Amino acid sequence: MLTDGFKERFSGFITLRRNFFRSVIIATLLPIWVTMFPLGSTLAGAAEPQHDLTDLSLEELMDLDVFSVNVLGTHTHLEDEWMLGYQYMFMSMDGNRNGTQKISDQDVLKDFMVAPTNMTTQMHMIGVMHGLSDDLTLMVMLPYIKKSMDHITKAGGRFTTDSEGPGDLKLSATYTFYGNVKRDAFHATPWGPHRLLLDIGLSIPTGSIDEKDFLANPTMGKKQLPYPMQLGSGTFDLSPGMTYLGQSENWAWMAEAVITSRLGKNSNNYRLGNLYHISSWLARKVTDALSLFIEMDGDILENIEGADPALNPTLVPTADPGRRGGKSVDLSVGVNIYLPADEVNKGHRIVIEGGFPLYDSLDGPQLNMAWMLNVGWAWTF
Ligand SMILES: [Cu+2]
Repeated sequence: MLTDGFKERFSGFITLRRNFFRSVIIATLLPIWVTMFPLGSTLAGAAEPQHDLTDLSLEELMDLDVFSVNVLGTHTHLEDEWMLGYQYMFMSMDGNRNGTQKISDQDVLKDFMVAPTNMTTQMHMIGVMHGLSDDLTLMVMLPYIKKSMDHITKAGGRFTTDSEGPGDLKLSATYTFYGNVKRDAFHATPWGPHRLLLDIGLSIPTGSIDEKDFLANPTMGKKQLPYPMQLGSGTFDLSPGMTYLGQSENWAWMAEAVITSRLGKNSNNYRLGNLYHISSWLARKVTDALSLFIEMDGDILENIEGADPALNPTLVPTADPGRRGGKSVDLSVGVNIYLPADEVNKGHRIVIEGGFPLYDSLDGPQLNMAWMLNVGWAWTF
């Protein structure tokens, strides 16, 4: 768990003035940036005269925002633009799967004392994004996570475990190395403009990996919870990615690949498996105030290396580091709504997205995703 001091600092953090926050983000992210990319274009960008979002018409702003179907997903901002984003995610997992086959609770209980039956995960994510130049966008994001898992025992008893707290703090830098949104977006050809982005994320292990709760027998006190109930990875994680973005007058489309790799082992003697993520979406502008999108995500998650010595992998499949990996393909549909705005009060956007699995192949028994809901609000200023 984070100390109260950290929470206080964080809440104080977001109320500080823009200039200070900008320095903090730059100071934190510039070392990553400097090691990854040449510095020249940043300095050139910073020396350009400042421009103001109020220079853009409402329609031009919306054209830019078509590029971002997610509140905190990969997208960029113009120089000196700020975005404050909040995203709520709810995910329901229901029933177990082994490979691609659904299996019953009784099947799981043939090999284990306890079977997980379902799980809900809720995340409140707060993020701040800033365009350092038209080509470089920085982001800081912190999730607050609430998890709940239901179980059944061999003897027929049922119990629920809960965990709650901050997750891992994420910093990222997104660099446009091909194409230029400001130059091209307002003169879109039928099949352009096209942009390629490089993305580097660093996850700081602020989330707990020592969540405990009562299990089937509460008289034994609170016990260490299995891997999927923990709130963080416990390691510094690097996630480099590459994104392609295209746009025509009424359509926008995206394809992205991101690899998340864990650096070293955490204090509980394990590291989560690497995650290979590909994502693509297609968005269609319906009116100036509304766009619809469809998104497909593919994930390959490797198993955990090492093991938390406080967990017994023969008791319940969630405590087995060799039963966490899997492949999945999910489909989601969503809507982007631009709030009624005037020339002064512009830049608010709401995203609502629902998703469900198309394909799961899990190193099980493992709970599989049933459905998810994302609701987000972004304020660009
Ligand atoms: Cu943003």
